[in-house]
Amino acid sequence: MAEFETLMMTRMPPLVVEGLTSVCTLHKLWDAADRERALAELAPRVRAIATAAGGERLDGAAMARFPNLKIVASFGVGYDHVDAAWAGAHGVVVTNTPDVLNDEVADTAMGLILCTVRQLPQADRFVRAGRWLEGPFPLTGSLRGRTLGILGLGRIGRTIARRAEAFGMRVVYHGRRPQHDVSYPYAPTPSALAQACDILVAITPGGADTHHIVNADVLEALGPNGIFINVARGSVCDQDALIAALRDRKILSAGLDVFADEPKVPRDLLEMEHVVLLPHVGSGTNHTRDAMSRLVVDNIASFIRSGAPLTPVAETPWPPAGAG
Ligand code: NAP
Ligand code: 8YV
Repeated sequence: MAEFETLMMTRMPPLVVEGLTSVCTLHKLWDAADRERALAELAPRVRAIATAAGGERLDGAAMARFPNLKIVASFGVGYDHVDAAWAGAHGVVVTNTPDVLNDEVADTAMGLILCTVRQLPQADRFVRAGRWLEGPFPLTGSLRGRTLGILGLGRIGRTIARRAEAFGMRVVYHGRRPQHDVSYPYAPTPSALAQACDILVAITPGGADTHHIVNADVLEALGPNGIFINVARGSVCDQDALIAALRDRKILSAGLDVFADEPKVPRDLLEMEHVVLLPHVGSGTNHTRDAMSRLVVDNIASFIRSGAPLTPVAETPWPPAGAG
């Protein structure tokens, strides 16, 4: 194999490091003593970049430093940290890790739904504080008769919908257009979706198109018995508006796996008893992270072998539009 050099931008799981080491020459930028010097020296030779959702942003200027760059393989299905449109326009294919995490993230969403509706973390804290000795835990809300609103009925959204149906919930959804192969009612706007449901789950991509699509108006429409769950990206929700809605009891509760400026979580949220907060663990199991790791490696390995990546993103289709 002619030498194929890959740059790993950020610390990635051992399975990715081992897998890439077996198929190409791997340079770990996060290990370099002098990052700028390493970048300057490696840039002309780098043909692949391995990176991760939540890692540093790879915009056009960052990718342009690598004149022979051919593929960016990202760990995670969300790729709002990569300017995929720029990559597509400059002959660079971008890959992500779709599907292998659908079940895990849907489980996390259901966990947040159960935790917020039934107040399970609060009940746990109640027992630990010895308060059960003083009397029973207050009765909570219930999933019975509830409607789940799914903002982003994609691969993960549909997986959440199937779980919600098994729990006996009704499902409604919003996306940019109605989907004709599902029987769930379509809501034409995020506000209409919020109005039509009791629990609103955001599971769209991040980025400019979805920036703050859950805003004060949407939360107002969700109403005082409504619950907001965010397993998408922090940027999808106006975090200040969410804090205000929770503080003023305009909504009942929120379950959040993602935040505007991770890993920073605003003190206002930390101090609220009626929210459930997770440290972006939607896909965070050994099983699923291993599957995601293998897909990062397999994308680069397949590209080296045959020139064809396995899971290119929509902006960089393979074969490229107009080719052969
Ligand atoms: P997907 O299959 O592409 O689904 C995304 C859905 O969002 C599509 O149904 C799309 O429907 C909808 N959508 C896109 N842009 C929209 C807009 N501007 N307004 C309303 N709806 C819009 O993606 P996926 O694999 O399900 O993943 C979804 C996202 O979940 C990822 O991009 C990532 O941000 C997040 N995620 C989070 C975690 C976590 O750990 N918390 C883990 C994995 C993924 P239309 O095309 O019909 O609009
Ligand atoms: C990632 C995620 O594991 O897939 C995504 O989009 O958000 C998570 O599954 C996390 O961002 C680490 O890269």
